[in-house]
Amino acid sequence: MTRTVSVTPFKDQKPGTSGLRKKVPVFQTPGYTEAFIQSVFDSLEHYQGKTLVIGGDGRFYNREVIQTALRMAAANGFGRVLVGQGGILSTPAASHLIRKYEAFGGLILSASHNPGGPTEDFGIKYNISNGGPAPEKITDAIYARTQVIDRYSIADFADVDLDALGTFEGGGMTIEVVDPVADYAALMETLFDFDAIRTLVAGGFRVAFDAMHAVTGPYAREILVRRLGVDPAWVLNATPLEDFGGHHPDPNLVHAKELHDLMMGPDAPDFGAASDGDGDRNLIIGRGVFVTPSDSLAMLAANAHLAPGYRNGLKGIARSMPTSGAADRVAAKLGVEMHETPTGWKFFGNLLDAGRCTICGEESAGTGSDHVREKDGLWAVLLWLNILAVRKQSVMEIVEDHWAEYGRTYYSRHDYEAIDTGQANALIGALEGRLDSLAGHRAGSLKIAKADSFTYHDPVDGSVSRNQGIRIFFEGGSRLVFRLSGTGTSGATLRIYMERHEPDPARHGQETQAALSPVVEAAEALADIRKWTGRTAPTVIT
Ligand code: VG1
Ligand code: CO
Repeated sequence: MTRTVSVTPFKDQKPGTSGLRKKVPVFQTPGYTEAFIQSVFDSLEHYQGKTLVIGGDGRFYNREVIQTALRMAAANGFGRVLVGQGGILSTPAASHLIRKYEAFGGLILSASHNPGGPTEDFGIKYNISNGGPAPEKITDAIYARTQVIDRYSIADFADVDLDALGTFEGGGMTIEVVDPVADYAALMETLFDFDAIRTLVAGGFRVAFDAMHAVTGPYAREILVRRLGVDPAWVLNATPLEDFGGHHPDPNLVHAKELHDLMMGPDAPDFGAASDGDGDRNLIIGRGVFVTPSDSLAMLAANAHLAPGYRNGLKGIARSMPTSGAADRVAAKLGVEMHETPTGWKFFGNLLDAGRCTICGEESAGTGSDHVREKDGLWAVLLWLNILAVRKQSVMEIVEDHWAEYGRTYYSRHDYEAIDTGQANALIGALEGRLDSLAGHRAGSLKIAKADSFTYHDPVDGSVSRNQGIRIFFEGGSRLVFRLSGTGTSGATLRIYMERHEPDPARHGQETQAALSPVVEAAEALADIRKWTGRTAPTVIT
């Protein structure tokens, strides 16, 4: 039996970079989750009888929302749902399932790197048939629908046993509970030389992986431990927990500090990595060397041809605007297209579909390729291991060789989290108002060459996305970017991205923050960060 239930429209702000993210109690408000899912379905056409993929990162409230989504998918006329066993699917694995089984789309339940638990974060995102996040045209339609929605449809059937693999029927719809790891692991075997990595590991190369009590635990156990021989004792925090053990599953230098300290210590393994809540991010640390995500993108692109899946070279490289220019230098050398997109993986989808890039990355620890349409944490780990196995060098040697060839791009991001939304908007507004008059002026010790607000023209479908961040270019090549986060759930988060390119190998040994201090000073001089945020220092420095 199918029921139609009345709901009230949302009064929320527009959802940000990755779908709807709110505190769990908001999703628990009667009708709220249902109204959002119905708004998604109402924004789609011609899905009757087709397949939907559903899975999440296992955080608190995942199972409840999956049961609701199953009943609503049945009531709205989907023919089949593929759902990960235990309600689990990493974001890249969900993307792969959508593609492999030619599904109409998917619902991914995650708030990614945000904390989980009864009073923490939850999220819902819709992905389209190419496996990637819905483009702005669809997310705008979903948002518009949430503003007027007045009812949802739901079928009545008992909870599906998500822990049992198999095929079930509910409300006239087929429900298949599938192994969340198997298809993904098989895909990885097609891209990388598992034999070479196994030989590397068997030869004593020690790999540490921190799953942060999030979704990648089962993937790491199957791929790294069972298939590649990594010592299980070095797969840390491998059991997914609904509250991620009380931590932020965010693989950065603050939340993955233990791994960082281990890698900088005397008994460091050869290679350390971590992934986030939903498995799409990666942190790469060699013994004694942290690889910034922007550098990792450049280094992976420069060496990708060493892995079987990329033997024929790259069609192009894409990076989000705030990501450093390190990858641009690799693209120039390879003679391939380089694309600069707004923040958020959805902007890579068209380029990947059109065959205009093979590897993409974001400074926020996201790297991936055309194998799926999401960033992919374990993929980055495996590509690094494949490269290490072929080059037979340490991470440090690969990093230093890269800098010697291309120069080093010092890079850092300073985040001011949970600041007042009005003040954050005022800071950005004040900067925007002055953009046209900044060129030629000094900010601290640096001279401004150009300042603008980033607008993206999608070369594939011609769509235009404005106000994607403020860029300040300095004479001598340093760059500063200001933007507000679209994924936070408490107040606003101001992100300030800083970079400086240093061609001289004699100057490659500087400490990052020291090397960037002129850019940090310029940021304060330009934006009065202390005044607007009331803070004397960032909450997170990565
Ligand atoms: C952040 C990152 C962005 C990333 C997004 C989703 O967005 O900066 O690069 O694509 O999170 O990542 P924002 O708007 O807060 O800066 V994930 O791992 O949360 O899906
Ligand atoms: Co994520």
